[in-house]
Amino acid sequence: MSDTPAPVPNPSDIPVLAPREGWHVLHLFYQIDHAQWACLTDEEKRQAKVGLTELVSEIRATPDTQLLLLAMASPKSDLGFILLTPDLQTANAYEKQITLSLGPDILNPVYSYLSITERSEYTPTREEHAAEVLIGQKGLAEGSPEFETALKEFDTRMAHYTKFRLYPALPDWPVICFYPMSKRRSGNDNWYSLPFVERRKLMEGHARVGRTYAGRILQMITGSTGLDEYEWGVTLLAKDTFDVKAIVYEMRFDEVSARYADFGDFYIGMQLPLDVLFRRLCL
Ligand code: 76R
Repeated sequence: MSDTPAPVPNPSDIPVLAPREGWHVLHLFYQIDHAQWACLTDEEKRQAKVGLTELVSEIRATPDTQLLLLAMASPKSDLGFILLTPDLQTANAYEKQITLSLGPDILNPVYSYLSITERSEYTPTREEHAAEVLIGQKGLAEGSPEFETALKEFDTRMAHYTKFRLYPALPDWPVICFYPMSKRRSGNDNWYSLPFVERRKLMEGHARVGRTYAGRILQMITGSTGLDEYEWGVTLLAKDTFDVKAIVYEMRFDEVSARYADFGDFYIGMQLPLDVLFRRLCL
């Protein structure tokens, strides 16, 4: 609202807190207090909505920053935001502004999650790909023109892949599924006491299942060890809730999930333009 002082995203005298690679990601879920909202005059309501609209535009105009707006699919939460931005100071300032954007006590936080985009530990290195796939499986001679071409293709593919993992450009697919997840650490099912080669083999199985959903499910995996309760945030983008249910179900049979995964609460939202979102939320 107009009389709420707006914190500046990150004044230039505060050092930037950007990870040395990747972006910070904040998932923010709110419930709307309709009793508080009803106390506002029509003019105050109009101003509140203009305020949030301007804030969304300002956030989206910030370099390297994305903001997804979600109508949440059950009374667990009404309104969700996913904010991706490098600097934690900026993320923090925007988060405070979002919370106050419709006026004090209108947006009540019900769940939130802090994580960082990350590259995968399990993707093959250039040397492994050359030895195992190009020489081992395809029988190419090291240094031959075919070998060099295939290695260049690998480099290009990996550059795209790593860029998307660390700096994803999220499409406007309507369905968003978010849940936090950890790998189990109990008794014989301790992911962290498995040797790397074993973990990599298991993750290859996971990725094989995942790839059968290409074009239907897009995953954004963000790491949160040391940052929040679980070890990863799983954000799935889809065009059909059927595919969300199908992939999560199918992965329950995959050893990585069946034996080693613990999950938090699930949040399902729909990406919508802000004006539609206001009407949806009866604001
Ligand atoms: O990034 C890649 O595409 C490479 C292969 C890959 C990795 C490294 C991959 C593929 N995933 C990776 C890592 Mn995933 N993923 C999940 C879940 O509900 C469940 O049972 C698990 C939640 C889903 C649905 C999913 C989907 N993945 C991870 C990690 C990090 C683990 C670590 O580092 O130890 C987690 C927590 C995780 C969880 N995965 C895919 C998918 C899909 C759809 C793919 C294919 C992506 C594609 O190739 O287009």
